[in-house]
Amino acid sequence: MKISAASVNITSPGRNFVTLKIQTDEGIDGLGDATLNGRELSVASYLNDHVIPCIIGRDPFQTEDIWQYLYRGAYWRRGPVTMAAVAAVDVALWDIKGKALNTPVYNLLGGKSRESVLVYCHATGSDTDHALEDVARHRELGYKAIRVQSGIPGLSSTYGIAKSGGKYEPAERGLPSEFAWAAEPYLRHVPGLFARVRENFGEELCLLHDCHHRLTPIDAARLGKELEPFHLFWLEDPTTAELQEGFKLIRQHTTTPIAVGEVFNSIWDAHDLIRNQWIDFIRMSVVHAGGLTHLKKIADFAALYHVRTGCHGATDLSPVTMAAALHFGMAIHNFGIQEHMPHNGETEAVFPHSYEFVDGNMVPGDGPGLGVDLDEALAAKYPYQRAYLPVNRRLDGTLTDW
Ligand code: EZ4
Ligand code: CO
Repeated sequence: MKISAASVNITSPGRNFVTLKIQTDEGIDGLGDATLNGRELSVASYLNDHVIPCIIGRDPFQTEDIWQYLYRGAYWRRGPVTMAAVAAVDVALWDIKGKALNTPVYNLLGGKSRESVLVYCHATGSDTDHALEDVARHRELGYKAIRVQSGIPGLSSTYGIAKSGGKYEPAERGLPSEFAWAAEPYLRHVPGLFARVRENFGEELCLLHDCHHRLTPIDAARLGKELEPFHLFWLEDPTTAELQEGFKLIRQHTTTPIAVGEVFNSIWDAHDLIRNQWIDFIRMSVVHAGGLTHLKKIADFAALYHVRTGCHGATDLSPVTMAAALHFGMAIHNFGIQEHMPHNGETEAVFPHSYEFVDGNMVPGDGPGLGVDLDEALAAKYPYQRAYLPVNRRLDGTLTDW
């Protein structure tokens, strides 16, 4: 079998998605997600201008060699644009391999280690009471693990909360909007939020919280310590991670489990975090960390250090990535949890898929390959729309991490 053609599809059924389709001379096609929120067109160009010409004529079964060719062979390594493009090729090839062998992708990654994968959803509210209502609503839907975020008294905008009410979506059409940030009101508010959640919903529910890289290590240590009585499943992205050693300080002060990695692109972003056991969950996703080929190696390395997975699964990760993540989560031994932020109806229609939500968990389906399609005619009705993530400023105007 040979790769005979490949094309990049850009569609915006409510938000932008970039999808690579690889075709073969035997009529089997595969899909890979190449979406990089707010930088979509760069990955499309990287694929069209530099990657697709290099893969035509290759054997699609050679996932390892093609990965090395695109990663090592480019000389210029890593970075989100490169790694999303490499991931798109890699995932499309695993999809082809599964279809050619008439087996689901999880069977190629080790087979089923479990019957379904635990997912967590997002509960949000403009204040604590509204957040509690949203927790109750999600519990009714069957979720056993819930991330809780709420508006912060004194701050006009907060990560994870829709500005105009309604559903939160981590990108807005047009140029970046501006959020305001101050650590102190946030640090004062969050422990009380989780005290109320535990009071209302008891000990059994798995609770998560995302700091979204906003704290210094010592402030994150304080928050982790104050959240200890509420037994979080994890505290996510407590601080930025370019300085991996920053997590050592957090670790020295708190037993609250720590998760990080949604913006990481390769094992080298997490090497020190994992081998020093400074984290408990690695959040790298199939699409932003070089595909199944690279993520499988990262998970196996992490397993040696008692680190489990918790793949990023916000709406900017397309249904193709969700499917790949579910096959991955079924197969690997050190699976932890999978984020699930449901896509809107338009997106679900553009990407018909076999995965489903069952009683707080998800299953990828048992058909061949990934079990996701792209309805190209429908996708064409939703042209690309410029959209960005917000930027964030401290109250004195200084730009800070969003
Ligand atoms: O801000 O996916 O845990 N989930 C997150 C997301 C990210 C967006 C960035 O594109 O932090 O909401
Ligand atoms: Co996050």
